[in-house]
Amino acid sequence: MNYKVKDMSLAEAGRMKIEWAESKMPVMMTLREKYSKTKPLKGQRIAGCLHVTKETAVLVETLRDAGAEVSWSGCNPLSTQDEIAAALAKSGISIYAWHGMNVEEFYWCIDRTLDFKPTLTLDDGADLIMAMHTKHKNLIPELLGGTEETTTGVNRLRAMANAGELKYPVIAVNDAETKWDFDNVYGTGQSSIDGILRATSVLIAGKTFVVGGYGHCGKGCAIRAAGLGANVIATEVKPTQALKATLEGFRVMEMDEASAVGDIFITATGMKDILVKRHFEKMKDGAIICNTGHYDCEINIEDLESLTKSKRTVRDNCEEYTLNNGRKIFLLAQGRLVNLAAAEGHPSEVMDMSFANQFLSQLRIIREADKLENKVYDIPEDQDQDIANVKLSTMGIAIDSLSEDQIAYASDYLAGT
Ligand code: 9W1
Repeated sequence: MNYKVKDMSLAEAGRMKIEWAESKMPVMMTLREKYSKTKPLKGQRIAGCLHVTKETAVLVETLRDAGAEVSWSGCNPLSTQDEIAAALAKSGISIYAWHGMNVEEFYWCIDRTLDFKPTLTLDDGADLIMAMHTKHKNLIPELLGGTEETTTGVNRLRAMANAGELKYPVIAVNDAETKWDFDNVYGTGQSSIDGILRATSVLIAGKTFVVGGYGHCGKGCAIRAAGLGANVIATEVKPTQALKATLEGFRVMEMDEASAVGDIFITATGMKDILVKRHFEKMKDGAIICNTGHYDCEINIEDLESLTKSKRTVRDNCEEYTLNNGRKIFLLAQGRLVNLAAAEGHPSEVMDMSFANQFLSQLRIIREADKLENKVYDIPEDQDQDIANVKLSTMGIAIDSLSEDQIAYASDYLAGT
């Protein structure tokens, strides 16, 4: 048996979800159609370590259809959807993933995906690359390279490369415009609102909606809340970001002021202690607070507890804190990422472009294997444009192109003639 999953009887339910994702991932399906004919990945063995979701399943099966042998594990013990893992196992993928595994099992699963001596790795968080550089050094000679999905992973790899410790080439998928721009703004924006709605079912219209941090994720939350009719306030520490929020038409103020007027608060900064004791003390009765930033320390829950007389769970992912001052505050998803805990992460349409970058980067490694050095590579600009172009055409959207004359004009103009 070349898999370990929770329950194979879930396979049919998982297959239905995968088909749902396929119908919303036209760029991936275009790539699958094209490369299942030419099979550029024939002879390659790809080990992947990435959230086992319906969208990831579309990536896995596209790699397989392009000719690769694939083995997979989840990159987070809590993000695996067991029905997806079962469906992939049933279709012959070597997959080692189940929801709620412990740390030891997590590393056991990674080790199993390396049993077939991969020629390529595909990561979200660089755990596979780390395993290759520590416990499995002996496998490095066979490796052509790897790809990495996230900021965290890319930062780790850049540090390794700078120290001369990176032993094979890696492409940083994260830094593609068609990845992080869409992922952070539209993916996080919609899924965070989705999480708030599933956990509370409140009307957003007419509410004062406070966004802590006006980065890409904060902006996504702000524009979507505004679209639903909320009055949006943004808080910031960086002057240019505060100015952008202001010129987008949002009110900007200090959290000390916003905490007294907000109905719904979402933190999206990546920094700790965005909402602390003095803010909770000022909040209105019935305030809803949640986090979509990368860590679960943006809301200081110890501070909240210290002001609390009693608490109870009133709905899934919704805890009611009754404070000593008699007011109630509702904390969603225990301060963890509300878009993952209470909703379903980024929509398939967004993952479509992120994963197209993954897929094309895997192809690039094979194509350029003899040129690539042991460095972290960026996505080339034309790959971004190609992916956006396919996405647009699958949406039935046509755009203009420059004439020869216009192109000549542009270069003339830049030359200053
Ligand atoms: N990634 N397919 C939870 C997701 C956990 C998760 C995480 C995504 C996707 C941010 C990737 C309970 C999907 C993933 C569903 C889910 C991520 C962490 C995706 C959003 C990032 C730490 N990070 N992501 N879909 N869990 O949406 O692969 O529901």
